[in-house]
Amino acid sequence: MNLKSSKPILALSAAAALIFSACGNQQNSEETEEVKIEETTQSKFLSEPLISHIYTADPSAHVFNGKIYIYPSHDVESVVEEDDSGAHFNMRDYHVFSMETIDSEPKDHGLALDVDDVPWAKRQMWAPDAAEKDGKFYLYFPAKDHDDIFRLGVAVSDKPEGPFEAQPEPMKGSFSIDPAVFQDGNEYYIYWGGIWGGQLQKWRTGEYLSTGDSPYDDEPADDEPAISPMIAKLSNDMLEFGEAPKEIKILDKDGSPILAGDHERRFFEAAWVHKYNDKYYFSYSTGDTHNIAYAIGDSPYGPFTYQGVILKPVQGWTNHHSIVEVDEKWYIFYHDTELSGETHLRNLKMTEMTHNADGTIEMIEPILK
Ligand code: FUB
Repeated sequence: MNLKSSKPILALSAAAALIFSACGNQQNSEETEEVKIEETTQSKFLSEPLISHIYTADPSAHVFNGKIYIYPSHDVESVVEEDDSGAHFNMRDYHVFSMETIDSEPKDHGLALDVDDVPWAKRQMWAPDAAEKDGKFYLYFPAKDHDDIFRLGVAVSDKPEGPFEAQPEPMKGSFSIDPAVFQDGNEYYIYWGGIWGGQLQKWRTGEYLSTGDSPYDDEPADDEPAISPMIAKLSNDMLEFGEAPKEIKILDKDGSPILAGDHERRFFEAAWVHKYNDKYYFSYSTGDTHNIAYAIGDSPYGPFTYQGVILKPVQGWTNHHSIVEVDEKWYIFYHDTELSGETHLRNLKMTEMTHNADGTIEMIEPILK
C-alpha cells in the first residue's frame, strides 16, 4: 500500500476526477462548469456500501458454518500524518461481520482482536484473512513490530467471529503484508506480500534491506522481473509456515515474466486465490494503477499466466478484494471511499462476479459513467 502519486487521491474515480476538474477550472466559461457539475451528479457507483457505522476495508470473505463471514481492516481517523509508506493507515483492531445470506445486512460482532493484545505488534493492523480447520478459526494479519518491520501474525478462536487470541510471536520467518489463506482439499496455503509501504521489496535478498527510509528503495529496475508475491503451505497446526516460502511467478502469455516497469500488470499487494473448474486463479491489486488483475495456473504455487482485469479502479487510492462462492454464484467483495471521500477511510462493497465459458472473468466497472 502506498501513496506514491502526484495525482490527487481521488482522481482515480470518474466521479472524483470530475469533481476535481470542476474545482480546478474556475476560469472556464460558466457553460463548461455547468456541464461538468451535471456529469458529476450523474455518476453512480455500481454497489452500495455494505457497512456504514464504522469504516471497513480489505474484505476477506468466506463461508463458514453456512454463513458468510467478512474479515476486513477497520479504518480509523488517525493523528499520524500521511506519508509515502501509508503510515496514516494506522488501524489498531479488527471487527468480524457475518451475513445470513448474500442479501442480508452484515452483523458486526464487535472487537475481535486489538493491537494491545498482540505482544509483538506495535501498529498498523492491515488487511487480514481467516481460515477454519477442525472446528477452530485462525485469523491471519499483518502489523508492524516494535522495529517497524511488517510481520504476519496468527490469532485463534473457537468461533468464526472471535474474539481471537494472538500467538505471542509473529509467524517465524514472516514479513510484509496482506496474508490470504486458500484451502485446497486438506492443504492450506498462505499467500502474502505488498510492495512499497508493504516492504516486500526490502526482502529481495532474504534479509531486510534497510538502505533508506523511502519505500521506493530496493525495487528492481524496470526491465527486470517484477517482485514476486509469496506462498507457503501452512503447518498442520496452522500457526507457522509448513515449508520454506516460495516466490510466485506471474507470466505473460508468451511465458516471460511480467516486468517491474509494467505497472499496469505487475503484482503490488492484495493477493487472493480461488479455484474454478480445477484452475487456480491468483488475483491481486496493481497498486499505483489501481486495478484488481488476475492470472490463471494449474497449481496453487503457479506459475500463473496473466489474463486481465477483474475490477477497474474504485474511488480512492487502494483497491483490495476477495472472491467467494455462495450458493453456486461468485461474488467479489471490495471497498471504496464513497462514504468519506478520504482514501484511508474506506467502506466495504460487494457485487456478483461472472466466469465466462472460456474461464476468463468478466471485467467489473465499479463506477458507472
Ligand atoms: O488497509 C491497509 C492496506 O491498504 C492493505 O494492507 C492494502 O492491501 C491496502 O488496501
